[in-house]
Amino acid sequence: MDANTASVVSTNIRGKIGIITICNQKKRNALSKAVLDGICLALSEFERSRVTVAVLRAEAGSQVWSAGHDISELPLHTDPLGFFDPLEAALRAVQNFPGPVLAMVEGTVWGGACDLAFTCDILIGEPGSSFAITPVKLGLPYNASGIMHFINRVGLNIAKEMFFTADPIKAERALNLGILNHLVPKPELESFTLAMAERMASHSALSISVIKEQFRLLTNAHAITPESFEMIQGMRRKVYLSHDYAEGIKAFMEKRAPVFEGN
Ligand code: YXS
Repeated sequence: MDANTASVVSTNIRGKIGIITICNQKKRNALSKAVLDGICLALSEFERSRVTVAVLRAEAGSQVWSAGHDISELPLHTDPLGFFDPLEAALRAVQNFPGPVLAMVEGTVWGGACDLAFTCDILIGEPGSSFAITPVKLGLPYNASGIMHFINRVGLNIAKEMFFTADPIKAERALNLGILNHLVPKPELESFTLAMAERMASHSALSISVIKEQFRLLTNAHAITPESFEMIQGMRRKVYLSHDYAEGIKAFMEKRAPVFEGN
């Protein structure tokens, strides 16, 4: 990891368990390219080091697990969530890591970070955890693979509510909806998460890796015609080239409410 990446992501290997800590609190752990590259590099390093279970967390005491994509790095006039963009690469790195990735969620989760947490295999939270997906606050066209992550995680109705309201889902409801695998008191969050990681690491990594890959293939298996794919891309282009998207980003940077005009 280069110095820039290492300044916002730290890693720690304990036997077969690898821990990735996002440490960018001054920007509320926003997912900058450096953070996202750091997550990808850490998972690659874990694979080389024969780590079989990964934990993704924020620094202890964080009020915000991650504020989502670094808005100052969102591109205008082009797809902000392109296949090769840092957030998408990190989501695929989590899915392709050949072992369980546990999201240890301390604090609130926003936007693309919610997609990142939902892409993890297990989510363990504390009473201050909440989850919000917020493209409609920016006028941003989320992408089909990301929407599928939400449908797969919470089902159609809740996914629609999350996208259309951008409201945070708080910890208790997140547990009831199956977003959280476990909701534990904040002081126990780390020990509970690491104990589960240890149990997973004690089992056959080969068996787990093949079962995880089958989960990925089966949940991603949705036939879509080339025409439908092209229609989605065309619709999304209208949005990311719109006044609304430019206004959404500008309003955030100017710390004011956006004025959307629907074009
Ligand atoms: O003013 P300074 O320079 O101190 O910076 C402030 C914020 O601008 C910065 N910051 C961010 N910078 C870039 N990208 C972000 N996502 C981001 N979030 C925060 O961090 C400094 C402290 O922020 P502040 O004062 O607001 O902290 P707070 O504790 O009062 O509030 C914490 C949050 C998370 C509630 C608040 O920062 C917030 O609402 N952040 C934006 C959350 C959000 O809408 N995220 C979505 C990002 S876009 C994304 O992920 C997807 C592409 S999508 O749009 O599709 O969901």
